[in-house]
Amino acid sequence: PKAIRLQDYRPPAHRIDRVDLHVDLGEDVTTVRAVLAIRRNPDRADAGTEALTLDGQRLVLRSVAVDGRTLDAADYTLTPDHLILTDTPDAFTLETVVEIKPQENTALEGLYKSSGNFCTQCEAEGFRKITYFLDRPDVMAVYSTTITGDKARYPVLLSNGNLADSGDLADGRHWARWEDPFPKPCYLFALVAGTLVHGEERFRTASGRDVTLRIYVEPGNEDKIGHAMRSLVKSMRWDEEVYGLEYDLDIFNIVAVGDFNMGAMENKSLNVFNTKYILAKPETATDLDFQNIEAVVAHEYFHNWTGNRVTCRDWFQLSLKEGLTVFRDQEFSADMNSRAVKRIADVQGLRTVQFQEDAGAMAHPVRPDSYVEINNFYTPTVYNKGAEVIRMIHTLLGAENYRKGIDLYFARHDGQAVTCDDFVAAMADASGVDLSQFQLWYRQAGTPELAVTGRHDPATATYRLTIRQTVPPTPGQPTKQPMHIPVVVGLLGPDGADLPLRLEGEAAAAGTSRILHVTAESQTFTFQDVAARPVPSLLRGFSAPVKLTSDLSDADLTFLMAHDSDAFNRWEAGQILGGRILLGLVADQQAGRALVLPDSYVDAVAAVLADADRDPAFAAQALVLPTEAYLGTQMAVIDPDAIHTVREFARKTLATALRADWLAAHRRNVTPGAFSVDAAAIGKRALKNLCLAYLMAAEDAEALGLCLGQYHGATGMTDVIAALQFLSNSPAAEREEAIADFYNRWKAEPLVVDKWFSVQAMSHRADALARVRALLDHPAFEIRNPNKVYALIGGFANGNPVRFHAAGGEGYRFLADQVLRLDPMNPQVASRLMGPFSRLRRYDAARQALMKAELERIVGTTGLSSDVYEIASKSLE
Ligand code: BAL
Ligand code: ZN
Repeated sequence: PKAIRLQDYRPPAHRIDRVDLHVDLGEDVTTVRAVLAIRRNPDRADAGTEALTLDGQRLVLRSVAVDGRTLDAADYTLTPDHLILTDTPDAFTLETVVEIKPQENTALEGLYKSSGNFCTQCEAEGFRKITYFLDRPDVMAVYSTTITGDKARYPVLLSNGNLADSGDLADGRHWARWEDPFPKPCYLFALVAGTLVHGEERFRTASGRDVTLRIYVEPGNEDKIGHAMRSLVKSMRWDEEVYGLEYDLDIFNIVAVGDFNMGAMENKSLNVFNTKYILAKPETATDLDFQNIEAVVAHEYFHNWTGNRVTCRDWFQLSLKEGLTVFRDQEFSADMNSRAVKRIADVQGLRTVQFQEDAGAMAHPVRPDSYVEINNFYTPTVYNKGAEVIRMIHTLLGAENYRKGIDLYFARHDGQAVTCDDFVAAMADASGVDLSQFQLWYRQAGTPELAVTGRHDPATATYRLTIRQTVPPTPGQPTKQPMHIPVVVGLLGPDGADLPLRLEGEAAAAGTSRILHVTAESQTFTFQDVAARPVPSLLRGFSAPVKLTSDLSDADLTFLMAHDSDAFNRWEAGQILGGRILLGLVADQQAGRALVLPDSYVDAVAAVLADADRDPAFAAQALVLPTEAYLGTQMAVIDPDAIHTVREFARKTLATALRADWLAAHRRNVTPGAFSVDAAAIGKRALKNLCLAYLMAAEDAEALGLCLGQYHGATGMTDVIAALQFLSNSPAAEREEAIADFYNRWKAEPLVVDKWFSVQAMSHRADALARVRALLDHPAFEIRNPNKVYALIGGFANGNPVRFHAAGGEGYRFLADQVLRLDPMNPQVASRLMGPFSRLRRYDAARQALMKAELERIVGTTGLSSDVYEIASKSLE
């Protein structure tokens, strides 16, 4: 497979202005007739008489006609990936007829079947599996789609835009024609046909347009739509209020399907979702599920402007829509729930997943320079680091100028396919802020590292912060330039209050939080009027996606935990302190020294716990020890065994030392009465379950009793699955009974069964891999269903570091076997499982050798997909 490079981008030689699709759905063969209005691209004067090269894969071509004249096979060239026409007029109508077999499409890209219903996934390059087309996002056309199908099997026929007409045919079939007036790239095309039921709402936009909102699900799931619908209404209102963006059609449809490679897809006015991000009721969905649904529904809805109305010129610009839309959904969720807790969760995700990617073989810039398979670049870097880049722009410009920039972006580019540079230019032009150095964030991969030292001088009442930045080398980028990094800081006085801040050269103090513009390799910032030594609060709100180290003492961190006015940094101080202590213990463990958790740390945890009821959701985050994955990112060579041993030791020590406090806090946060998923109830449940997790770490009979009581007595899935998870890690005999009971209770609910697979895959117990292997043969496991694969195989490979990285290499062998088994069926899912292999260089030589052997086995397999080949070969480089 060949790499595609950004520097080779050329505008298309042809444009397609209009698409009339006629899709005749059949049980054996589905026929697609496409009528395309094509013309030479006036912006490509150099194109001359360049041939029209249409993309098409796995299509059986039945006929081709130009301006009504059917062509002979000699008039065109057909390859496995293209249909090539030479000597076409400057403007003409092309009609092609192809046959496809959606029922055999296990890759779930293009048109396929899920539970007997037809649905599509065209991003990034699935449309070429439906019809011959210029399958690239800078070709934008107006579509009409006519669907014909058996009325009894497929009573619902949906596509993009508004329903223009429909009718019955004589033979038990019926048809519907949908028209979408907004020009769009083909990746936003969608079609759904099947037996579905729906819930409906009306929404009136700020300017008075009435919109019908529908969520379609398989029969039997009608009772799990409400939360998604409420989330949609909230998103629509929020986008009007915060971004001034209204919905633009009369209807907005969402369809939930059980077989879906990703989370959801923003097709114009016909979003298709993985059921995981729609279906919820308290009995079957956890609090996290409820929150994720709110976020993903919002994300896809927000794409209507950031992605659909203004789209990407090419796939290198993917973060143009994804980074921006993730930032928008994060801010929406922050407004709907606790801002601090949302930020903490997002940063935890970024640090554990994106930082790992940035330190591995697949490290790439937010705007990649090249790819072999674009499906491999729907990554945490493009999405989450991309969102951090937008967040930094927001920080640098301020809310008001940011909004002006957004308005200018839409004024300039509505209806266009543009680049990340176009976005940044609108932001810079609207605000007057110079973002030229900042643009390196789009071009340079790797997580910048900041080292901060502070020096107080009582004689001059000054406090000097010196910040040094380095950006580590990454594949293909051995040297880096210094970045423009906004570091938001505050200074705490001896009483814990924020000091007014006056920087050298300023006449008067301004504010208690300031942005320091770190732009050079080393810079010193001097604060005036600082009588006593302050404690600096650095990188408030995690103002930049960097790794920061400082010379703060343990006492300083404990002080920040208690006093920082920035809630994120109160949490962060605890994480830094916990990380420092645990990493020290990891060194002890590796050196064979006895493990001792310092009393001062136990006291610091006790203080947070004593104050927990003030903000249970925050406390639940602050009391979690740094994760095993995060601790790994802090080590030169990851030692999964030592990390696991030490973290379990610390959990057990805290459990025993503070047993009475965990018990009391647990009791206080049990919420009797009606179940609710409001933010307060969610926070209390999170804290209660955190307490129970600690109590279970002590492995005593009382804790086990509480856990079993919760497992059997809880009304909501959050509490039931938490209890099952603790039991699955416990040596108690009741464990197996609970695991069997859970399956029997929930076997009719596929999404709940996924949780059951995950819990077992992530159990720390020594038999985890054997159990995962056995579960592959469980009647509820389906290798063709991505959710099942992600739950069981992904849960083990990504969520169980200690067992996956077992020194004998059996975890690696297992993963490679599963990748090879999946690749012929569904390359996207297979390649998504490969993440752990791409980070092999972070481990010791023995583990590296074992992982390399598996990768070599994968690369040596004939017929490998480009998806898996790209990750495997880059991981071996
Ligand atoms: N565009 C793919 C799914 C999403 O990011 O919304
Ligand atoms: Zn998206």
